[in-house]
Amino acid sequence: MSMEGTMKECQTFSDKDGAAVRVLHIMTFGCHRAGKSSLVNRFVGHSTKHYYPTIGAEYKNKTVRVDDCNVKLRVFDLSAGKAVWECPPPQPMVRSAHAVLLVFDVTSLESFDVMKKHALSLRAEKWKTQHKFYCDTKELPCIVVGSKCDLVGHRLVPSSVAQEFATGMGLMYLETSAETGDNVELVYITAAALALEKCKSNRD
Ligand SMILES: Nc1nc2c(ncn2[C@@H]2O[C@H](COP(=O)(O)OP(=O)(O)OP(=O)(O)O)[C@@H](O)[C@H]2O)c(=O)[nH]1
Ligand SMILES: [Mg+2]
Repeated sequence: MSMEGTMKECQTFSDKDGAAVRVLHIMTFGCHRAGKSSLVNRFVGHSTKHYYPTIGAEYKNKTVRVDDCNVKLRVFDLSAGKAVWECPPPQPMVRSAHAVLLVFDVTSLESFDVMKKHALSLRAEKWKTQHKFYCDTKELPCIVVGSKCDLVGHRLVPSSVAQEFATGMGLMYLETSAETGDNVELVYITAAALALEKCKSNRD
């Protein structure tokens, strides 16, 4: 059966008090040093000042409350190896995603270009037709995330340019700083809310 046009359901379990908890997978794509790990770590409260390139894929969990639902967010941090740079992004990761963060560094034009390629690829018709057994990525909630917005004097990608690109793609744009924590929580809560809404609309 083709999965075309559908989004996967989210898994639900009961916590120790019997309350329903939904599980959502949030993927983080972006070129090397875009700030993916720092964003994930800041969100889950494991901030570090040191740079360690991510090898392979890691994930961390954090349970949050979104729209009166308990949601366990499984936030994936992917290495910037070829698998993350290539377009389209790695299929197994996209396939299991409930939402995707397309991260670029506002001080790096290269990272902005990689993000644009990923966004275009996820919204491209050819993804849908070439990989029709995977979810329709046109429906996959994606947020463009401009990272390192604290580095004001080093910025190379103006907010207006990133916003214009995101709007043109029908995507939300948010700027974050893992350094100051600005908007980090907001990015994940927004991604979770979009994913929940999508799961719900697919059920109805
Ligand atoms: N000033 C500032 N520096 C940041 C921020 N986010 C990340 N950095 C720095 O940017 C560098 C790369 O950050 P990472 O989070 O490791 O980047 P990454 O995308 O996970 O890199 P790879 O794992 O190699 O793909 C590190 O030196 C971080 O300290 C931020 O919001 N502000
Ligand atoms: Mg990393």
